[in-house]
Amino acid sequence: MKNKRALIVVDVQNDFCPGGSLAVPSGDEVVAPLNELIEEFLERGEPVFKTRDWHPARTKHFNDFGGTWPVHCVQNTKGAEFHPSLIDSKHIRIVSKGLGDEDSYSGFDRTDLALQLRRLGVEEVWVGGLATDYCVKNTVLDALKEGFKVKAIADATRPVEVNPGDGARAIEEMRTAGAEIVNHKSANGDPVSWASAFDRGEAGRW
Ligand code: VGL
Ligand code: ZN
Repeated sequence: MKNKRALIVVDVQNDFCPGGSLAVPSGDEVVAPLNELIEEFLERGEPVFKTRDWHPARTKHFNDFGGTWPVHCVQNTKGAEFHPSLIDSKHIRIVSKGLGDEDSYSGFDRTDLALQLRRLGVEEVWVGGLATDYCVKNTVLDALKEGFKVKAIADATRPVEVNPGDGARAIEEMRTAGAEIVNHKSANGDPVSWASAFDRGEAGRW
């Protein structure tokens, strides 16, 4: 049997895309490959999660209050909304992070993401989104620490690159920690066969 998979779409929000307050260069280019994956996972009945940076207006994460970053992804603002072209569905589960004063880059940090994945019986997570060198990297590293197999979807992520080369270093760090670096097309694996659908008790639906 194949591993039970989930897709984790990290922080594809307006503020991280061109025109946003903490724009990742070409950040919007992750939308098309991620939409292909979202469709594929939903069609197969595999869980899809979106994380979102969801900051209060005042947090030590922002440089105005002693932190590193310009104001971004403030709760209930346009900048915190998901990119308008990113597929929406009632089946997608949203995980909010960054609610406090800490620099919470990982989708697992102070959230119930690991608990939700375990409850669903997920063994393998596919991770893409923004930004490669912050939230994607930290989400991938935490997923590995939590015991999940991890595929980092290199062509469905883009780096902020505060320092040149951060993106490539992040990919290397994820690989060294045990993540498999893949292309979004790698997910288009075997079509769901009648036999495996039968195994899941779904064959009677046809
Ligand atoms: C992120 C910087 C600050 C990210 C979040 O989503 O990668 N980066 N907050
Ligand atoms: Zn943030």
